Formats: sequence, structure tokens, C-alpha cells
Amino acid sequence: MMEPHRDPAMAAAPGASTRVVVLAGGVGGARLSHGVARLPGVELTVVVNTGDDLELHGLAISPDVDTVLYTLAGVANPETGWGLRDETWSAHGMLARYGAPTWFRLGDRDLATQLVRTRRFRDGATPTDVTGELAQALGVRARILPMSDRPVRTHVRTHGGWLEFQEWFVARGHADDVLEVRFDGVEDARPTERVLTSIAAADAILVAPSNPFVSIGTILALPGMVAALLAAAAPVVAVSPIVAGAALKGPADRMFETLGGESSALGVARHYAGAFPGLVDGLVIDGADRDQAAAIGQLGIRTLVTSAIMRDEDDRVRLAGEVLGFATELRRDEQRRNEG
Ligand code: FO1
Repeated sequence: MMEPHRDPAMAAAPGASTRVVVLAGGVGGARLSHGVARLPGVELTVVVNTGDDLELHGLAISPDVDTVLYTLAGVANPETGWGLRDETWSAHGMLARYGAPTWFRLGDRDLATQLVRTRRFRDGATPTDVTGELAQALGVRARILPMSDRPVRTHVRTHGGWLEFQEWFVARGHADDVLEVRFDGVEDARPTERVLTSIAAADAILVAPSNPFVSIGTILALPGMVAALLAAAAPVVAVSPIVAGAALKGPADRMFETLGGESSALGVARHYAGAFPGLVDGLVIDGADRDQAAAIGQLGIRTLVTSAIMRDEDDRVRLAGEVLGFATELRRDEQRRNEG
């Protein structure tokens, strides 16, 4: 068990940039990525889940990509974490008058993103192309990469049958217990070349405190993804999305119960170690879960105990610096072991 480094800048070697890859879902992934992006000397690539994507009003919507995009651009809605700050809702009001679906709320400014994405797809551009264009237009320096350019659609099985991800998550407020998860299209999808080269070249790979089943799980389900992560020289450090038994955001805690396992930091460690042996080298857990560090260590996963909750921007930068310091430490230990 390690204690955190207090100086966020210490992760970056002087003069050289540290190449960091973050595997991210929506809000939790975006916030950790934002913290990493603000560290000095870091070259950031965010690989984002696209299993939550949907088509609505004839538009191609990629919620997690947009959440990361808006957060890194500093224009995200601070209350919800998704959508844009200072949003207006005129189009939403008109859609309601026309009797069009309004369960998935798209603000006026957000709608513009979806119009541009959809038009570019019609031109033949890929999700990677379009995300790069949107990021550039919003002044984002980090590389935001959709996990794949092929469509993958997450579905969950509930007591009422199979539901599309957003129907369950947004329309039904993720109230239904999830008994099974499936990723339609995943067999034919692949991580993009840019995702694979970023992983191979990384100095640190971080798994964001996103839902292990339907955010990170989707990314890891892509054929070739786990092999690429296992082959990477960089350590893989995950941040627990469960603190004191509860999910930081969303339904991950309830999913641990219904999908098997335990909603705890140890449960997160057991999940990753069981489903993807050898993948996660380190797990960052909250001080509230300090007593679980020894049991996590027995799974072959090192722990960093710190305050794992990101309440404000300062917290994001502090946590990102500590996580990166921990990853650097793990990398050095590995190098020493290989040399000796
Ligand atoms: N989440 C909600 O709970 N309600 C919404 O109406 C909603 C709309 C929405 C629009 C654009 C966008 O990029 C995200 C949006 N989200 C909404 C969030 C999002 O669907 C989920 O948080 C993620 O898919 C889970 O990571």
C-alpha cells in the first residue's frame, strides 16, 4: 500500500513529456482526464467508450465522447457533468410541441455538435475524424479517440427483457436491475490503429473511475484491446469508482450486486483480476476503504490510498497527479525487477 505524492507535477520527468492514456466512460472519465490534461509535461490521449451511442431525431449522438470533449474544452455543464454549460433549450421545447421524443435532452448548443457529427458521417468521415475536428474547433489539445470506428451498442437485460443502453440509463433512470450486459457489434469492431499505437507508446495507462461493466467493460470487450494493454510497457492503474461501498456516480454499485460480486473497492479489484487476469497493476482506492488494501494486494494488485473523490477542479488535478505518480512508481519498480 502506498501513500500519495503531494506534488502533482512530480509525475512528469523534467524536459520529457509523459504519455498518458486514459480509458474513459462519461463523467468520471472526463473529470480524471481533465485533471491529467492540466498536469505539466503530459501528452494525453483519452480512449472513450462508444457503446452508449444512439441515434435520435436522425442524428448520431456519442454521449461519452461529447462529455470528454466538453469537459476538456472547459465548457461542460458543471451540475450534470454531461451537456454544455449556459445551455438553452428552445429546440427541446419545439420538439416537445411536435410530439417528438424528449426523454434524451439535447440543448440547443449540444444539438449543433450532433448536427455537425451527423453531416460529417454522411460525408464519409469516421468517428475518429469527426472527434478530432470537434476537439480542434473547441481548442482541446488532448487527443480524444473513440474506442473504435465501428459501431458497438451496449444492451442490458433486465427483468423486463433486453433494453438499449440509453433507454435503460436515461429513459428509465437506470431503475431496472441489470442481469446481463451485451455489446452488439463488438465482434466486428476493433480498436482503431490510433488507439493501439497510443497504448503501445504510453508511459502510463489509467482506467478511469467509470462503470467497470458498461463503460470500461465495453472498451475491454473490443477484440484485441486486452492483448494490446497486456503487451504495453506501461503500467495499468485503475481508479476505483466505488468508495465506501457506493458508486461515485450512476448505477455501478447496484450492478455489482446483480451481476455478481461485491460493491466495494475490493469488489472492483476482484472484478478486474477475475475477468482480465494480469491487466490491472495498481488500484487507487479511497481512504474510506483503506482496510481493503491488504486483500487487494493478495490479488497481485498494488494500491494507492488517497482521497479518490473529485469534488472540484483542484481535486481533479490533485488526484490525476497522485495517480500518475503512483503509475510512475510502479513502472520504476518493474524496470528494477527486469534489470535485477
Ligand atoms: N443523461 C441523463 O440522465 N439525461 C439526459 O437527458 C441526458 C442527455 C444527454 C445528452 C447529451 C449527452 O452527451 C449526454 C446526455 N446524458 C443524459 C448523459 C449520458 O447519456 C449518460 O450519462 C452516459 O451515456 C453514461 O455515461
